[in-house]
Amino acid sequence: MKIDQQQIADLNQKHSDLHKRQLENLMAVFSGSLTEKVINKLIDFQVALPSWALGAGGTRFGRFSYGGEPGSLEQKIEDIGLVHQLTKTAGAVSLHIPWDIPEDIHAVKQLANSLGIVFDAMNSNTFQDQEGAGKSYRHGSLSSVDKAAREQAIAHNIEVIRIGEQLGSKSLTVWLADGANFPGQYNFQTVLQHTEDSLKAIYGHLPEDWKLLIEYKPYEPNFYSTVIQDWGTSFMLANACGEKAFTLVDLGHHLPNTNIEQIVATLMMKGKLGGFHFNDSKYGDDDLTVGAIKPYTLFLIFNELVYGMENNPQNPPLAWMIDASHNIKDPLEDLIQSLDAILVAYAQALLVDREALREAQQTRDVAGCQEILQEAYRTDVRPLLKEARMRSGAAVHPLEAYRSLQVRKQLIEERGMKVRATGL
Ligand code: LRH
Ligand code: MN
Repeated sequence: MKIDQQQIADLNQKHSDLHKRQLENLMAVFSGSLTEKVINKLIDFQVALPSWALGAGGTRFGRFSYGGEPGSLEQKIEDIGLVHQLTKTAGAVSLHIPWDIPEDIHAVKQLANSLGIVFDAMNSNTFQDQEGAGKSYRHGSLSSVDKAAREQAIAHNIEVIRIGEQLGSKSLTVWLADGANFPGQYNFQTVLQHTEDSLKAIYGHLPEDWKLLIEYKPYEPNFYSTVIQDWGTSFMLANACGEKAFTLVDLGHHLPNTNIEQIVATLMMKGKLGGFHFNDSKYGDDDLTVGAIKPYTLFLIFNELVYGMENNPQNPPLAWMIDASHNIKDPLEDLIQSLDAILVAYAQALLVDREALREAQQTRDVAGCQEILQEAYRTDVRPLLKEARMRSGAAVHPLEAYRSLQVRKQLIEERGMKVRATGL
């Protein structure tokens, strides 16, 4: 289905008077040049949507289908096109192989191009055994003590790079489920050395202008040890591979109360932060809507990102991606809310008075530092998001537009209730 742009314009018209007043009020507080800078940065900010999170997710305790789910890669790209038309912030897709092997690469590229969608990081999958595969990954893939299993996993990653090259992607994300459930199950040093050697082998096949993004995770599906368990291990492996290898930070991959914003600052200072999988969580890798549980943490992370993007030229442009799973929400509504939360945190971080903060830090005005941060965090930046959407042809209220245009109802009429999207 397509959304008629005029429908969006009509909906926006309804909101324009109130929006103008709210924007004027905000511009009375912040200088015109600053608000203009923020609005333009919001318009340029594009987040890749995960191809594996366009249907209903689930847990081992069950899955509740949503109806109208995409049954093919083409339909997944169409759904991302719908979210992009409503938000103008979702101009990219991150594919997961083999869940999304394109049958007709040319047709898929054309479709994506017609919807203003580019291909961001490709994701390999050596955490599930594939039909007819020679070796099982039950006991690991790139870290396996079984040389043939490592070689099979390396070959898969090279295959994923080849598919990505044809689609115009410029990076490969490697997340390893490899780990152990019991003490003594493997030798920590042996499996880490295998992993380093395997990643180096994959790195050797990385095209000149590509990046390798190494994603870490403390546990699940293994519950005693995970080979690439934390940022330090990923950082070490990225350094061992070379200058095109970086660390990918999935917000859900941290033990409770981990200071993620400090990890972000550290990786940017070392020029090794590659990108993000945005989501939110209360306990584990819950893959909930971004900003739904810890919005202040998200703001503090963007506060470090804005500082890093202004002061760390050694760190390349970052990959912005969402990685979520929708157990009870409409997948597209969940993604629209996540995009909104990301833009809110980014806009608030752009309003931090950096000069005053630096001064307060230098003079060790502890309470003053907090006041400066919270002044920005407590600012209602939504008029800036709405202005950015107005200017880019998006819906001022994307979720309201999604509902009033009955997008899900139309998708169910087109695709039925039974279709199940590939992915998690
Ligand atoms: C692992 C992970 C990884 C993906 C998978 C879908 O938890 O975050 O990024 O490969 O989710
Ligand atoms: Mn992830």
